[in-house]
Amino acid sequence: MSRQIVKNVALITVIGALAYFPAGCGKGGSAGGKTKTITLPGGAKMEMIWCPPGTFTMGSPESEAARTPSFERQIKVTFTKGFWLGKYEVTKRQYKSVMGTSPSDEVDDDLPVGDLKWLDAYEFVRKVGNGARLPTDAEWEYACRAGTTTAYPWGDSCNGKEANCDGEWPYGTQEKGPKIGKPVKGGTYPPNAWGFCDMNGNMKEWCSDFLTSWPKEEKELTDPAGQSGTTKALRGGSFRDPARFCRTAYRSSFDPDQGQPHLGFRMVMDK
Ligand SMILES: [Ca+2]
Repeated sequence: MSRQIVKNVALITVIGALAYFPAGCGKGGSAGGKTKTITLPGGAKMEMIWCPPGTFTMGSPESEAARTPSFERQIKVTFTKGFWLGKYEVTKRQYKSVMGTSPSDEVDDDLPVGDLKWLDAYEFVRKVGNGARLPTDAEWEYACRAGTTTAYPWGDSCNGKEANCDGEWPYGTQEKGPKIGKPVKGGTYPPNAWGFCDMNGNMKEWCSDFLTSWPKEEKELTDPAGQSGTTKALRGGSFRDPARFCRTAYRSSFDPDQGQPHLGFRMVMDK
């Protein structure tokens, strides 16, 4: 074991014994709702939620409006192992704790870090060590769906009241809603059934794999880790996106060496 890994193992201390959701913080669902809090290098804390092994249908049904057929074709995905995923998008405080600096110029350290290149996110999890990594494209959607099959975890419409997006471009309803136009703190909107906040809106989130459409002959995937490609997967929509781009099945990507104000991420640990 390298000196760096030993150092990181020492820094990351699980301070929260496994606990169950308090009333009102998500339904828990079949996941069981196990949570823990870890201490990152530099001392900042991060809340994480357990996603159990299981099978789900990734992608959207043909009946879902505004879908992109090539990227949202439904496919059965099985995870043989569970994983921990950050309850919230990584904040500027957490990023500064690990990296010593921040790419975003937001004053409030409790806001999600933005203006983030994929390479920055990758470096963050590498520095955290101890098995920390970015979620795969499939893991992100598994956690976002949290057992649901609708366009969003809360149903089939969105106008900015349910998540931080551009509510002037609603989906599934004619009623326009709010457009905040900037990031908000995690927990401003209700969590999904497994307890995750801001999966669909606020910041787009970098994933580990390149984005490509699944091969047509593939009907089922087990522990998919992505395919070769040139642009890295981004999941969810952001504070500046119309609601249709915040659908759970929507997939996008961007150059890994470029950041933008609406690009953030969340972290995975296997144990
Ligand atoms: Ca998000």
